[in-house]
Amino acid sequence: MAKTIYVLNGPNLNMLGTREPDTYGRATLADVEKLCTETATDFGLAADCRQSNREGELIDFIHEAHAKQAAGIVINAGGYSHTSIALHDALLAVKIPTVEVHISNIHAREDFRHHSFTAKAAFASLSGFGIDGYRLAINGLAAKIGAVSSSKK
Ligand code: CA2
Repeated sequence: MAKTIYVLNGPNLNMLGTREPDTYGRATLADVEKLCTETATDFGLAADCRQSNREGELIDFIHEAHAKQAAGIVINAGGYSHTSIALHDALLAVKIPTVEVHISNIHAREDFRHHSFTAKAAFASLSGFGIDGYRLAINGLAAKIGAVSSSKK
């Protein structure tokens, strides 16, 4: 059976494509999840995509990823990236290879966005590539866990 990666999106990312197109583009969360599923499939992986506006539910998803022996996590924790020690602790506890994604370049924005707790628990962090960051994150995660693209087989 295909290994599974969890793609976790945090608060307000369900609003993608509806507001602030200059910052976040015009793609919707459904577009992001389709991109992730297609990219994962190319590497022989399954993508389990979840979104929540609640910190505790995101932590439950991370615990679930551990229980289901997920091969990796891609996470955009939204605003919780900058505040949540609890999400940081959950990611460290499960020891699943994790890549953090931000659609916008958080370092070119307000100071309060420059620090990320989730980045500290991830082996890599991508910021500013728009939704293509999710595709790049899955590519990097695949390389980390030894999954090979069908185009290279
Ligand atoms: O750039 C990113 O991906 C962020 O994680 C997005 C978060 C923000 O708090 C982080 O600093 C950077 C906010 C997500 C809000 O998404 C919206 C999308 C469209 C309309 C309104 C909100």
